[in-house]
Amino acid sequence: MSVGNLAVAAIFEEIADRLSIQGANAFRIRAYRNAARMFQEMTQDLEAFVAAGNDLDDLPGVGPDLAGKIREVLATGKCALLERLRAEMPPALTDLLKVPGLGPKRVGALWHDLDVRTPEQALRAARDGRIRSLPGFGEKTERNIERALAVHLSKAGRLKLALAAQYAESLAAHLRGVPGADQVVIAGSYRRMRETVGDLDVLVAARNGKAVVEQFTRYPGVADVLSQGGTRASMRLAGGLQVDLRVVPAESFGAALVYFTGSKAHNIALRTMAQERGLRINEYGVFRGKERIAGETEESVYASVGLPPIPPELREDRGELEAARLGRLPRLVEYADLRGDLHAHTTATDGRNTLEEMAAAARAAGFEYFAITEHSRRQAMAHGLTPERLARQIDAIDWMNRHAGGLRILKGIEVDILDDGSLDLPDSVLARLDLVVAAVHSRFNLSRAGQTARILRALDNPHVTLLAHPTGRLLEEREPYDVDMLQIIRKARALGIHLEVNAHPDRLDLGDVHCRMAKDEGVLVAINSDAHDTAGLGNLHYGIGQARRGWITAGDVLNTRSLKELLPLLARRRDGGS
Ligand code: DGT
Ligand code: CA
Ligand code: CA
Repeated sequence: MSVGNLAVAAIFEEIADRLSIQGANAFRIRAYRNAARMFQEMTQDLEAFVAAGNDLDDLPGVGPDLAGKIREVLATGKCALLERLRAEMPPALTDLLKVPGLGPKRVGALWHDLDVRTPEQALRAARDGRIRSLPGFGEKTERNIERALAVHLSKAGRLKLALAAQYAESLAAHLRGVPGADQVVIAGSYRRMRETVGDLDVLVAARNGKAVVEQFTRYPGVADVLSQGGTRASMRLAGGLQVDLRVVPAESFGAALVYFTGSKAHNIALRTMAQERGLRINEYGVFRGKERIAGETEESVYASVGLPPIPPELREDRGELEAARLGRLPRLVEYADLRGDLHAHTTATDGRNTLEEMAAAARAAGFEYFAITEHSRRQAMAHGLTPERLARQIDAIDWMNRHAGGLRILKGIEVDILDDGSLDLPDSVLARLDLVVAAVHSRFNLSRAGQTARILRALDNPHVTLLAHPTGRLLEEREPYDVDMLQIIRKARALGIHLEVNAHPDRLDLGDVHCRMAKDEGVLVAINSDAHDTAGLGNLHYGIGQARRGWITAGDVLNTRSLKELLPLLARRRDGGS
């Protein structure tokens, strides 16, 4: 059994939490916390460290007692001390520690004096007015705790990136109004373009923190200011989203930006790299001893460890530091690289704009081509097309292509993959189209083998050009269906089929990890809007984000090709080409 450094760190962290609630000796608690932090940041595997004959006692802050505990965890995956502490106190007490305003002393008091064991019980106690009478609490504290508990308990899932973007952009604009706020960046997972965000992390470069904090808490969408200080604040917005603000001086902005952009795993790996060069990186700068050698820009921080700047989307500790070191960072695809869009709907099915309106929007976006891909008849709720209605749309598109220049409208369909893997329209109909996008819209809970076989069969149809939203996930709503994506990607590769990165904010499918898998296997992806109205073309930005997180370059993308290069890539299978 291999116990990772992070698992050991988590055990020591929990020991520290539980000891602190018990009111144990502060030095003892700190020893566990420091050790946990050290293991988090250590690049070398603890197990390998011991296996190589190293002495644990040589690690800073590790005495014989801690060394024994580490050996115990490495050998058994458990720690008897933690087991005992868990038996001695309710399991959820450590959850209470995560609530702002509740430190170990207070959690201990709630437990001993009111028998509060969970955040829910604590909230009830606060609402019943039982907390105020405890020594060291009082009425105001009780109210603050009540509010913090309510927020803690209401923290639903994560927010989809596109929705978070609405808050982020308006908030950034709001803060840019403060005189002396030189730079405003929404960092964290938002800047890394993760498909969902837990909260927003706002970073501002300014001398006068107070003015920025004040403006921040005056944001019109605020529901609750959770905390507020000279250079930082936290608030919850009406929609439930939490926003953290940090104000830093300009000379630290780059270092703070690296820190708060994360990811945490990337930061830890970067800091370790710095340590190996005798440098220390934190949110204030890069230091050699007491001397600060970088920190004003992100570039300066990466340059201090001999690296080129790393795009935020790659900062997940998935090999980006190594690639940067070797000069092998990919040149990631950008929105401007897109020459068209290969998946959109109109009022003929469940879209909200007409063919003419959608085409005008595509032209305005500067596209060279634009595919209309309506649903097929099986999608009755979406008013899916029968062969007759599709034929009429084909005629309409032919007419538009003859009479309006500048944009080639491609004739397509988003055809349903039926239960057995056959398609919802006959081959004779599909043969008339420029591209056929095949999609699963039913029977999401087939077995892995069954689902994989079904999709593989659909790919065998020689008219299929593109597999739409390949995993079927709906963010925060529906898990991806169980399917062997590597097998599908390899089959697609063999058949010259492309995979979609559906850019709809509810989908973002393929996601980052599968994008990278497709790239590694040599399959092109199509970054498609799946627009149902003209505004939906804006989805493409989120598809680009997901593709960038998957290390995708312009060359890996089907719809960065010119029309002339694209058409053979769409047609090759039917012509019997490779
Ligand atoms: P989220 O909000 O769950 O979508 O994910 P993030 O990545 O935005 O995480 P968040 O908001 O907890 O923290 C923002 C950034 O701050 C994170 O990406 C890296 C940095 N950070 C937070 N905690 C730590 C830490 O314990 N160590 C290090 N090195 N960095 C941290
Ligand atoms: Ca965040
Ligand atoms: Ca945060």
